[in-house]
Amino acid sequence: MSADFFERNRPMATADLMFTNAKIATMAGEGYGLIELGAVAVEGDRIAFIGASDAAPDATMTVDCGGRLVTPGLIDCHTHLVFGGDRAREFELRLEGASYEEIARAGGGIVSTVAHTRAAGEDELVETSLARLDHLIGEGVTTVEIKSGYGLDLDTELRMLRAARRLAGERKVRILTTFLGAHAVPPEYSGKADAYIDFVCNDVLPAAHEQGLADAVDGFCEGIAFSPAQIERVFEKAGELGLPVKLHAEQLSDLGGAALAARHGALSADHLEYLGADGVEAMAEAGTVAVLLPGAFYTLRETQMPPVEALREACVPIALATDANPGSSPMTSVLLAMNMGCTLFRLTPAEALAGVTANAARALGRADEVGTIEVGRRADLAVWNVAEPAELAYRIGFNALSARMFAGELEGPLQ
Ligand code: DI6
Ligand code: FE
Repeated sequence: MSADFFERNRPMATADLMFTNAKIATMAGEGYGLIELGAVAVEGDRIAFIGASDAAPDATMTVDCGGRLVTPGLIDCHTHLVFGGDRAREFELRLEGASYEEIARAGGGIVSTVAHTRAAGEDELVETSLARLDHLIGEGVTTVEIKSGYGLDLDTELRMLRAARRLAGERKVRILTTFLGAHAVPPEYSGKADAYIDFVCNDVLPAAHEQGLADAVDGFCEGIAFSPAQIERVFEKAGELGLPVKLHAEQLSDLGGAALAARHGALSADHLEYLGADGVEAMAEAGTVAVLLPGAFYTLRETQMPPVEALREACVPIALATDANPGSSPMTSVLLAMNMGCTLFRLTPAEALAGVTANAARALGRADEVGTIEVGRRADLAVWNVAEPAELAYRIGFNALSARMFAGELEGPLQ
């Protein structure tokens, strides 16, 4: 680590708990920002010290990590974790040859999940989502973004967002909510997408904002969803309300969604398989994070690769997420997303880990709070039974989590 890092990370005077004898991937600076034989201390819900074990201040309690790896708590920055029903039947249909778009146009797809979500009560949504959330938490995830977008009416959109917020009371996890009213045209507005966008802008989004249920606003810019002009109206409303935006862009075709998002100062543009050079440039200029979603790429057997090399060259930060949803990415494993990010998209293991820590935090507008191990950041940590950080992305279907800390609270003894 550079001298500058330690200058910025002067220890706080006291500490409640100190992890010593750890290999620490701080994810601050270049690559892993690795500290061998390191210590990290926690005071209250904040990181109070990061540095060499032999320089560590006294703490009330010390945990010897025995050389284990410590990383920031993982962040899943793009999920649709709250929904009703499932889409296993569509999985079968796709295996019989139907495409994702054909199923959507025939009234399946997102709209079929909308029917199940509208029929589910808030408690049921919380209950079914907890099972999925627990899987993420079991892999060291401490922050999860959750989108609405399977209600597409006033009551159900708000119910989804309330259910998402309630999850943070049920488990030790940070939940950020994103309003995704512009996800699909609901059946009652069939053929009237502009009128639906009016309804989203005039009624649903303002209500979600007024009730404090939305941290950001997203949309689906695609032939089977909404045009750039329609998305722009949603973004303008979000701007009026002071909410940051992000966008599902260039997933199935290039409509210029990422450039539109960048023009609105978007936190992120997500998917991006069909992103062109203009989009990359616009994102670089705006500081918009590229959120890659290899679970959807894999599930849809997409063959068009997102332009990873162009994103790298333009210094666009790359994040990775599960896109956990019942249709295009029925996946609740961030570790698998990391593995797929490397194997399918040729990210390096260091890029994959940055993608679910520092860059995921940026994609949520929370880089000054979470995603790196630095003094003053939230004490969200994961301790792993691995010798090298690359092992996290390398293994398939193996969970090396040893312990997890959320906001200074340690869960699970090291094992
Ligand atoms: N793109 C996706 O991959 C998810 N939403 C979106 O806009 C899929 C949602 C679904 O199929 O239920
Ligand atoms: Fe998505």
